[in-house]
Amino acid sequence: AQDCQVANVQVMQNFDRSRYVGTWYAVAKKDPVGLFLRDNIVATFAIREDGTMTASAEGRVIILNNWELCAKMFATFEDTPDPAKFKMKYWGAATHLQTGDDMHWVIDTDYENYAVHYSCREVDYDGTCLDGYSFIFSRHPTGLRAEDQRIVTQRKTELCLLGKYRRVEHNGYCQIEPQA
Ligand code: DAO
Repeated sequence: AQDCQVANVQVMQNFDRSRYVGTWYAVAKKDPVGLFLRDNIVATFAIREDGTMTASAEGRVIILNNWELCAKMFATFEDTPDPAKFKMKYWGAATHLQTGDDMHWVIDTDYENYAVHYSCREVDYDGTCLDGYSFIFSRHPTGLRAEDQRIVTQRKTELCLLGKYRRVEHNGYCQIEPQA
C-alpha cells in the first residue's frame, strides 16, 4: 500500500548491519532541496568495536557556487528501536563541506547486490515527505542486475518517489581529482 505517509514507510525487516558493511556505489539518487553529492558517490559502512555503525563516503560536489571537488565525508549512526532506522550525524573532512543530522533508513537490501536508502528531512503537515533524499546502492559501480531493478522499482513506488531519481555517474572523477 502507498499512502505516502512517512510514518508508514516499510523498512528492512531484521536488518543485519554486519552483512551491510563494506562498499556501496550509489547508482541512482533522489536529491533533497539544495543537493550536495552529485556523482561518483561511494559509501563504505563499518561497525565499531562497540557495535555502532559508521560510514565514510566520497562524491563529487559543487560548493561556493562554482567550486567542484571530491568531498570526503564521515558519518556516525545512532541506533533507534527499529534496527533498520538510524539517526545519522555527518560532516566533511574539510571546511566548506556540508554538516548535518539526518534520519537514515534502510528500506530494502539483499546485502550482496542492492540496497535502497531513504531519508526524509522534513515531514509535511499532511504526513508526507516535503524534503528528503534517497540513494539506490549497488555493490557494483556498473549498476544493478535486471532482477534487482524490478525490486528497486517496486520500492521506489512504495516510497512515492518513482520517477524522481536520476542516474549517478561513476567515471573515476574522484580517483583523479584532489580530495577535500
Ligand atoms: O547529497 O544532497 C545530498 C544529501 C546527502 C548528505 C549526506 C552525505 C554524507 C554522508 C553519507 C554517508 C552514507 C550514505
